[in-house]
Amino acid sequence: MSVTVVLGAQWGDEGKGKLVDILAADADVCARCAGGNNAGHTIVVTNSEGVKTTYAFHLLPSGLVNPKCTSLIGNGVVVHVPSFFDELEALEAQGLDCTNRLFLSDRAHLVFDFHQIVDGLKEVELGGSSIGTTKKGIGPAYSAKASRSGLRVHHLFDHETFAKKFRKIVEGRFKRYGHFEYDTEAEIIRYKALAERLRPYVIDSVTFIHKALAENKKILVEGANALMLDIDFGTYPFVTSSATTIGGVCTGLGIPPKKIGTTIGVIKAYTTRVGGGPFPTEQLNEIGEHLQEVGREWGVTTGRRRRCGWLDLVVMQHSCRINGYDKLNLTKLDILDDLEEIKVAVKYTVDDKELAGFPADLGVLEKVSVVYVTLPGWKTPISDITSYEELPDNCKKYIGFIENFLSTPIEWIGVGPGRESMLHK
Ligand code: 2SA
Ligand code: GDP
Ligand code: MG
Repeated sequence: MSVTVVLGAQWGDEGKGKLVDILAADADVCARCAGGNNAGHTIVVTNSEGVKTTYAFHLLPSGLVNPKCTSLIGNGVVVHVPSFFDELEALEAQGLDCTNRLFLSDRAHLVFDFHQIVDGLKEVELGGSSIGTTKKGIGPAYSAKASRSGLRVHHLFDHETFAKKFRKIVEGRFKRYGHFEYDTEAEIIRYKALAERLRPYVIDSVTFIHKALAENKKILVEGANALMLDIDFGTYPFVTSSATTIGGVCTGLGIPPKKIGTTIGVIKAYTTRVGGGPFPTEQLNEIGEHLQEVGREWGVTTGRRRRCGWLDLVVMQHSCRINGYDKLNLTKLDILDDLEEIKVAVKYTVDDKELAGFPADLGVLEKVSVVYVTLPGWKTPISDITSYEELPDNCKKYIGFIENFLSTPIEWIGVGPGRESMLHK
């Protein structure tokens, strides 16, 4: 089967970009199916002369680092066109030639600056219970899509109709949020020029994908955000506004489920979360600070500090149930090198009764007691290790514990940020 899917298994920033970059070496197409430029995927490449380059992807697929891979932004993605060009220019300035190998679905919805303004205003309205969004306009753009008032990429090419609809939509936002500073007519003119710039990238992605499938091309799907940020299965309402799960691959690209061959979950050796919302294994203490500092845990898009805590296998069990991973990539194992003991959450209880699954109700989640298993640390630096066999025994025990608990094999183990720091088991 020619479709491989890489998905974030926790709250994001597990290191999906790095695995996608490695797998893209053997892929013909790399496609994004959900999210927008809220995502942040970091790829670190050291060339044969030892020069290190760090690429930060937000909206564009990470497969672009590989010159033989064609990239597609699918219909399920929401696209802020000025950011599309900013990111493309930044990558080209770093030496990536993206000519004729980056395409955008004509069905993808557009994110405008007014969506970003509204994103900020909605957060202010929520006050103390704000979501902690990236303020990239993701929620407002997906809301417009669901309420059938959104504008899609193809609308850009019928300027008169676009202008009419655009004015109406902005007027509606003014009615709802007050007359915020926004020059509607200047935006309409700006988008006329942007449409022409965008035209060469726009395709009918359904036809594109199905031609690739018919030709047995290898398609790699790059998930954005992660399972616990999914609009249905995450910690609602502290989630993003798209389907970040396996379902989003089908709806965000028009790929039939039976065409999906392998689904890979990317799981960080501990847990992080950016923004608000529940986080049962969060460590608001020196352990959390240690993970934050050693793991360099701050956002690629917003620079915000990521909250840190122990690995939560209750979250991971929920994640495995929904996405049905065939295999896992355990990342950032090196960040645990200095710890004497490592805790792993294995169940949630309320009034001493074990919960059967991850609760939907955040009120219940607030009441859970987390039951941990403590495993011994390895107290040895592992970043320079080049094969699984060389890992310290306690490190192998940690990996084995996770595999057994989740009944899912860990095939790759990340021991550093670079492409070369990935062990294959
Ligand atoms: P949004 O902007 O509406 O999607 O925010 C809703 C929630 O989703 C979270 N979210 C993320 N969590 C982790 N990483 C993300 N990408 C960036 C990164 C984040 C950054 O890779 O570092 O730079 O801050 C990401 N994008 C969205 C968000 O924190 C909200 O909880
Ligand atoms: P993504 O959103 O899942 O693609 O992950 P991000 O790029 O937002 O965050 C992961 C961070 O960890 C990046 O800075 C990566 O370079 C880095 N990283 C990925 N894998 C490893 C690993 O195994 N060890 C270490 N130390 N860093 C890693
Ligand atoms: Mg990220």
